Amino acid sequence: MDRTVRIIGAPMDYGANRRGVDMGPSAIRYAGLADGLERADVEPIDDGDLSMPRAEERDPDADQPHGGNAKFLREIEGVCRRLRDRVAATRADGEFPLVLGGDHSVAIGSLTGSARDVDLGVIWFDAHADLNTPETSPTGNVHGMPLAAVLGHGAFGEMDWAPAPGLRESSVAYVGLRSIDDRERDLLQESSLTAYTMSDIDQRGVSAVVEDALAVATDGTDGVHVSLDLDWLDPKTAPGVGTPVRGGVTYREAHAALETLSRRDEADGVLRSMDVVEVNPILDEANETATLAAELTASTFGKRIL
Ligand code: 4U7
Ligand code: MN
Ligand code: MN
Ligand code: MN
Repeated sequence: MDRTVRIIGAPMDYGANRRGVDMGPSAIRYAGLADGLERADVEPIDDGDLSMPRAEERDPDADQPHGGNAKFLREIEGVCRRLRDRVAATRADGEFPLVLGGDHSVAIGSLTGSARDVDLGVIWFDAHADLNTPETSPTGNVHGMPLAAVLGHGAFGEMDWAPAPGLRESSVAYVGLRSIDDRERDLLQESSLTAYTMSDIDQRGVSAVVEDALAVATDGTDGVHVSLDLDWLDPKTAPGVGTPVRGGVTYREAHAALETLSRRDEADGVLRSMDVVEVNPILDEANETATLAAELTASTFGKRIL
């Protein structure tokens, strides 16, 4: 056992318009996450789940940022502040924080925690760019905004809990994009974010694209956060997600991508933290997507066929 991985469940669904992702952490655990990690030769310690305020008692539209729409923002802030402190404490103890979502807004907590006192690189595996601000979002769902939040765009710039100080736009690389909103596309094109789309994967192969993403995320940083949204995969392979988009990566491409990260990590220990998000057991078929999430996580930590 060469590394301790601390599993932190964040069963939050305030950032998504569909209930069900709050069951993601249980489903991923049930699918054999701890066994997979042990087979990858890391020691899993399960911290259990962060407690969540109950949605039924909340008003989604309380405290809206002026001129914008970001539903349940106050609840998301509370959860992300607690998650941030857990992730930062885990890093300070020399352990690896593995956050299980929940919807992708939990990444605001993971990233602000992992980027405390260090320069952080990010690799974002997703169909979506998650770069909307409360002003540009077509839905008001904060799971479409976490990168804008940690980069301090739009109204998030005024919220002291959202931006991650040690995170520069130029250290963030997307892999597998295929669904971007119009105003989000403008933000992306004005930014210095690096975006590899599904077309890049078609043309160059997933391993080469992930190597390039690693080069972006490691240049001038102290380590890399991996954010894995399961809707990155094709919905035929990962049906249990709230916002499926066809044309995603295959089962083998997904494993190849995360094994590429793992090989690099074995060589120089670049990985610092990870979140696995957007698994929705209600929409899943026989826990297939949660099983995939557990397997892909084990691949990231070095589980091999032989
Ligand atoms: B996910 C969307 F409008 N862009 O902002 C939005 F299409 O974390 C979807 O990547 C966001 O799953 C998807 O609501 C968020 C929409
Ligand atoms: Mn996402
Ligand atoms: Mn997505
Ligand atoms: Mn989604």
